[in-house]
Amino acid sequence: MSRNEALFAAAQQHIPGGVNSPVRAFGSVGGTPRFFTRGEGAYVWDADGKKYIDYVGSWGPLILGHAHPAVIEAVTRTAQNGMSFGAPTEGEVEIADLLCDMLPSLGQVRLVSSGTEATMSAIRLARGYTGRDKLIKFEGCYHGHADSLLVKAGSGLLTFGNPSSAGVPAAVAADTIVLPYNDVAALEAVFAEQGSQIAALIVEPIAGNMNLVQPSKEFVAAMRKLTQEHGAVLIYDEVMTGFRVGLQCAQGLHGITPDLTCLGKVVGGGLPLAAFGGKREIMSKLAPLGPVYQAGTLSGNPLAVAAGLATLQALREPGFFAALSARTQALATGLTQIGQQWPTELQISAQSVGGMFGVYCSPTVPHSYQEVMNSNRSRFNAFFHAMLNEGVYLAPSAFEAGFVSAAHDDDDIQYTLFAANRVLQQMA
Ligand code: KE4
Repeated sequence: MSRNEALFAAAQQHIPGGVNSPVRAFGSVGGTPRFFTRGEGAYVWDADGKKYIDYVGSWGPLILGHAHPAVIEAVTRTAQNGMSFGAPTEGEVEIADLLCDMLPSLGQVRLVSSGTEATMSAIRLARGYTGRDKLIKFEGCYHGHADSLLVKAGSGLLTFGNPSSAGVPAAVAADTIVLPYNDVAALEAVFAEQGSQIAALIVEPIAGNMNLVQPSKEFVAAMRKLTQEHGAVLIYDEVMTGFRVGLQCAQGLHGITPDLTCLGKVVGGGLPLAAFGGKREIMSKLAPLGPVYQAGTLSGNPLAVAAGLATLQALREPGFFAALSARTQALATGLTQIGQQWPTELQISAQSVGGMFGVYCSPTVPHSYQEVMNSNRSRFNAFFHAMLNEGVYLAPSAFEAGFVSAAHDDDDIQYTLFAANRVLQQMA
């Protein structure tokens, strides 16, 4: 039995499913999850000492790579002065100022400890600000596990949602309307019928939780136009895309000013820090100023703030995103070229935006949740495990995006493409 297998068996004694977050259990791809013991730059090592090029990067946070010296130094220096105070600290002022400077749509920002907290709080704030209850989200988008967001499309397109998880009251799910991503007509129909009841629309402005799916220009414009017209709050959930797809996030690529933005992952540099922010008029409704309650013992934790500051300061360096985007694009282009040389049913395709990419077991990249669901999942699972054997760690699900860090170099990309070519030959 390998060390990974022994640890997974032991983990299942006292941790449900042996993991502290379901996607880590390899349920989607099968096999034994790898227990990592060390990360450095673009690489991780598992409990059996095997080295991998890491394209998950803790699901996005590690845009600088593992154990970046500047981040480690900032966190250890900060820890010498204490871990947490439950009182304001200077670092929180510094990172709030920095985030509001980097992202023009942020008039004010509130720090929290996870993306789930950020989106849950933003939705409550939007409901408190508008006095309305209904929420629009899109099928295939994931915004964390707050009750209002664990909802799947209702029976009829325009009707209320149904819980997608046990334990979510039907009454809560009923206020969430789930629409098809990139479907402008559906959006127009809902606003025409229920616009005055919609508190907020929350969207992954570039989807990454149904694998990478890009929005159409029309869809981007319609979301901003319709929320504006009907007085609904437009929430850009940039927990994954924030400072991952570009220096001004997806909203910068879209030229859109959302009313609220949720951030996470990269902004914490690998420690538990997330945030939500936006228009001052809306943010001023938050306790202790206003009637919308929101709180957190470890919100703005000094160590997490130190890791976030070090990460944000590094990715602001001139040329950072140009280099990261070019390297990620080289990976996507290479995977597509390798993937297209096979008969249609064996083809893979890929695309990238900034430092995130999608690889699909389908001849073309998907533009909707339905198209993603049509990709060949069993082939993806075979591809995933074969690449794992080659020392390449992709996201263990056909429905997750991948991430390149500043630490990945051209040799890593070339090796990955060489391995993909060899794997596809074996699979053919
Ligand atoms: P967390 O609560 O996991 O920090 O963030 C929730 C969240 C919110 N919004 C978006 C767009 C997200 O992608 C996420 C979390 N993403 C998943 C992976 N795609 C986290 C991995 C996991 O669940 O273990």
